[in-house]
Amino acid sequence: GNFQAGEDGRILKRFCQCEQRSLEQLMKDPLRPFVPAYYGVVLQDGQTFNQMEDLLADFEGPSIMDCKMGSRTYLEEELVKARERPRPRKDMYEKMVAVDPGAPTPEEHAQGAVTKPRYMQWRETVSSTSTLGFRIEGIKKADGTCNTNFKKTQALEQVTKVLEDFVDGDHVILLKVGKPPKVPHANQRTLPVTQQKYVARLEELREALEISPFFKTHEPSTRTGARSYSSFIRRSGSRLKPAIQQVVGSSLLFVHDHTGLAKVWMIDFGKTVALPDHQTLSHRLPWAEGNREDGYLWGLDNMICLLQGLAQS
Ligand code: 4IP
Ligand code: MN
Repeated sequence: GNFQAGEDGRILKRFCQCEQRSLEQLMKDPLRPFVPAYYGVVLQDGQTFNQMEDLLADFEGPSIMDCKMGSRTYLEEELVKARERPRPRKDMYEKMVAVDPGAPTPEEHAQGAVTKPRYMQWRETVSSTSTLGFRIEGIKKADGTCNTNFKKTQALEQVTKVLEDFVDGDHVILLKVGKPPKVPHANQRTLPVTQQKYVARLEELREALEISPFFKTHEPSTRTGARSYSSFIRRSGSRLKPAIQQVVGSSLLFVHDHTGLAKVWMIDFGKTVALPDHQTLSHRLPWAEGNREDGYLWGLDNMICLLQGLAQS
């Protein structure tokens, strides 16, 4: 597999240069609290690993959800490669047919293979990647049940139901929100604590993304943004602004447990790569070949809205 146990509170993940570069930069970025701490490269049994924080270490019987973020899940380079020298993939054809036997074209059926971008784009269009800018990849609940069968989970109602089910179980502890009502019970809104913590954490993440030199498109334009950016530069002692990154194929890892602990982290930076110097990203505009938009913030906005909606129902 990709992972091995590491020493106390750390995990080893199969080495990937792209991920190493990203994590090294993220350790000096405002996004640091939202990614696993990085401890460098480790050699074990002749294999190379990136050593990082075990994000589950502080939880007691955690419930875990992996959501792949963004509207694009492959690099544009894959498109160029597939056009210049197509490498038909039998394994991807088989994964496609297993979900929908009618999905491949007659030519693809005849070949028994599809190209990688074709497979990746198909995955995007049958899931909520295309409609919401994120998709649920897998859930492991505290009771031990595991579900990775979300390939066709696309409709808003479907996604909502899965999220509801995931945060369910914490209804014992309720927090009151808004002003205390004059008449008890009248219009009193209560939020399950896990949901409320997830929403708060995601909003903090969005703020960090919007001032992050790693992620951001341009210098912060607002006063507050500008202040926090320069104070971050002062604190961290970093002078050079790193290149802007497209964050592709990266996930948000949601973890909560019965004690009320609930956190979210950005994980998986194997396809997070720098943009050419002159180019910037909104992280919200639709992708068109060449603009390298990743749709990360579009997905995060939708995720926050959805979780807030759950909380209010
Ligand atoms: C997988 O498809 C995921 O998209 C992987 O992305 C991708 O790996 C695999 O490509 C692809 O087969 P399913 O999830 O439908 O099985 P990720 O690693 O982001 O989960 P990479 O990272 O290589 O694009 P191949 O080429 O590794 O098979
Ligand atoms: Mn992944």
